[in-house]
Amino acid sequence: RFDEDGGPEPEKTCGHDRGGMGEDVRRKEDRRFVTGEGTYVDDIKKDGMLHCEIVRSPHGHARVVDIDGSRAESMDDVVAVITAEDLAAHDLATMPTLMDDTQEVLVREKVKFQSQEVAAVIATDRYAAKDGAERVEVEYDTLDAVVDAADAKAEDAPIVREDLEEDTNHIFTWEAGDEEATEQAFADADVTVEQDMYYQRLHPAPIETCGCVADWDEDDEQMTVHMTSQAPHAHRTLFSMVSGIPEHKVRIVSPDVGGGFGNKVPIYPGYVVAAAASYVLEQPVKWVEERSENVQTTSFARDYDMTGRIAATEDGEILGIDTEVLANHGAYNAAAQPSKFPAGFFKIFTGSYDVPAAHASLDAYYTNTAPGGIAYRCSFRVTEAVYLVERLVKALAQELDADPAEIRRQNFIPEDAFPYESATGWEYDSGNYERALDKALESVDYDGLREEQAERIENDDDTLLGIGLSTFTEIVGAGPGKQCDIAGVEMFDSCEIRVHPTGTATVRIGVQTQGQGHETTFAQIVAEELGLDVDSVEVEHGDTDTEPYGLGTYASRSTPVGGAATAVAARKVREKAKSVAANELEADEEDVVWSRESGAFSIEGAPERTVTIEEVAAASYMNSPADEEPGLEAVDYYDPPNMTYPFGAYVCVVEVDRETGEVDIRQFYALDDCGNRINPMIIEGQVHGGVAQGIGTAMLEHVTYDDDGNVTAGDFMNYLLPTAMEIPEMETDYTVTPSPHHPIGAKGVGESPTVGSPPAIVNAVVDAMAHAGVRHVDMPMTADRVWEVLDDAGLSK
Ligand code: MCN
Ligand code: CUM
Repeated sequence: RFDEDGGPEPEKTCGHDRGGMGEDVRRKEDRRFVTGEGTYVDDIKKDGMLHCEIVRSPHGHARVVDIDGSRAESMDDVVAVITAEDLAAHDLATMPTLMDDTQEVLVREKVKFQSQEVAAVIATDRYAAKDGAERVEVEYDTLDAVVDAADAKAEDAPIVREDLEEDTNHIFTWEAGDEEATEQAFADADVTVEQDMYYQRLHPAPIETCGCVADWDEDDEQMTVHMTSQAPHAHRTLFSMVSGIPEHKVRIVSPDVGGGFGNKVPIYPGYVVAAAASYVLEQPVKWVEERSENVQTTSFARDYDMTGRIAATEDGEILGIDTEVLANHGAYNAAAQPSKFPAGFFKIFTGSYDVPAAHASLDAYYTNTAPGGIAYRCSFRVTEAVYLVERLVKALAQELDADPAEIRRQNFIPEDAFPYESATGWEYDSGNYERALDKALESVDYDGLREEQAERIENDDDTLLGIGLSTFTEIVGAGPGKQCDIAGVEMFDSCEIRVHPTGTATVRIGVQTQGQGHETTFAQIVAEELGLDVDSVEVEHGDTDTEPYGLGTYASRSTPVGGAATAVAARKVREKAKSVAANELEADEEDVVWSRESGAFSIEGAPERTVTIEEVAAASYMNSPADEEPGLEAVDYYDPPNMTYPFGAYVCVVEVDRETGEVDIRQFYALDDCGNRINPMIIEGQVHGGVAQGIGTAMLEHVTYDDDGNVTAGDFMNYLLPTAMEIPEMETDYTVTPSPHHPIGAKGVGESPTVGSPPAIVNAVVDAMAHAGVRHVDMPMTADRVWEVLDDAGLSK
């Protein structure tokens, strides 16, 4: 289980050897992944299975004049050509988005974004389906397109949604905080700084694209859909609502998922078409996207055009933050976030700082771009919020000619202020930001780096050194259910534990791993709480027929919510086990104690006679006490009282080439505090992956459109992902500030690195040029963009 090559002994917080809390247990799931034995949707093959290919619009905005499928239909291997009319006959022409908009499954009259779904071809194999799709002739009448939120705002902008009553592209206005108090803070301030920044449109880019195999069984009247879903239960409910098939006759199975990153939270037209085709044709139908379809049509992230303002005293005390945002939501309002939060958790934009007054306003617009607004490795717009505040704090430090580390320290929410209520109404559960910052600065030798930076400027070196900080706070673990829901379903989560007579356990959870390692970490929670060995615990997920109802994995909610349910379920089992143990020990239940260290029960004061959980398990079935039900199992549905607030202190060190504008990330240090840690090795892996995605965000990635609505970065030739060449060796570190309300004191961590790293990198690049007055560089910071900033500042060589 441990590092057999004699690597560093993992730190243990549990004090035993069963693979519990704090142990670097090797990932149980990795054997099947690294030996090619994983089962992904595309590995599902069924007798008589047909294949679906979608016909997509080459135009970004166009009326559909005519669709002629006859040439495709005449092909031997083509079984059917499906259009909106066919779907309408089964009442499946539209589907609800996660924000209560109505999206056409296949276009009936007007295409609203490039590559939108216009028709579908069902054939006996994938190649025939593709050939058939190429033979579907669609006549279009093209229209002017609008691709930016700022342009969509204009009076004379083309109207994207003629199906809606109002003659405008405006979707909604949202506001948070206290406008008056914030205005007053700005009026009272010695200094104010304003900065425009655009958080560009991103694509989550999971290795596996989206897909499904839908299988309608006419005899059982049952629909089984294997699909790449981050939230199988929520999808089952939506499927049942859309199709009218009773929910107990819909089975969603999410097999191994090759990365989600938020991309697999929404429902896409392909799923609906495949299911409808299977229903009509009474044969299984598979639909799997190609890469470019995934990039161009599935849900994007970010696309927030932000103006931030920060007000402070001349001594650097922050008095207020104000921000205005233009949000591009694409052709449908299909953002994936809790229903009551149209701007996600963006209002956490006061970050780790004790800001007395804050205000935000946001306007969202329809454009001729793919719909979306998922929280790509971000707890619902927290990435945007963290970027805003971490950039503003840096700008303020520049304005005051102060050290950005010291400005942060001065304004941190102090350790003794938790639970802390922010100016925008969040209750932060726990934090110790100064300890994290101190550890980070010391680890990277911050003072030494500043000296090196000054020397390079002094010597007029060819490369400039930049040091960027990000001391961010995340907010993860949605619910509570009364605040957070999807389509009305409250955001709780669940776990069911069955301990079998021979002392092994099956654990079924409502969350859905896409690579995060739940089969290991959730087994560790049970091992810890029940005294079982981690190898005796099998975790199952992803099948709505067997798993308890859960809301799925996104927004780093699995540990805060599903992990809590698992700990509570295990404690329920332990409670019953205690009664069985008392019977075995012939003692009163009140006199029986459980030892975390040994994982066994004994009579208080007489530790020599013990009953292990394995013995309890056997007795539960073979010698159950007269006043207890036989068996040993429990289920828990956990509605969290609050979210958890993990945080971090990141330091990025860059070298900027004055001749080329190239940025070399020389060092990346990431300190994360996610409360009590279940598996440090898995956490480190999460941080490695998340920082890599943050580097992609800061340096390379941007889904771009031209003025006609053509996606100009719609594949991996043009949408650039970082490779091993761009990713530096990273240093990970941690502090532990447990969550006071979580049963095992854990907070989430999966998204922190993607949320926290982009501002550290941008701050570093700006920092390298700050002495020449540079205030901002927009992402992605490509060499040409950086070179222009260098040149404007008189720094280019
Ligand atoms: N963990 C831990 N101790 C803690 C906190 C977390 O050991 N105190 C472990 C967990 O047990 C889990 C992993 O770290 O195995 C991530 O936990 P958590 O922070 O609860 O996040 P989720 O499991 O809910 O994962 C969601 C998060 C999100 S929203 C995105 S997006 C993302 C991410 O995870 N997508 C991923 N990481 C990903 N990693 C992979 N490989 N693939 C994805 O698609
Ligand atoms: Cu925040 S994307 Mo993740 O939520 O699946």
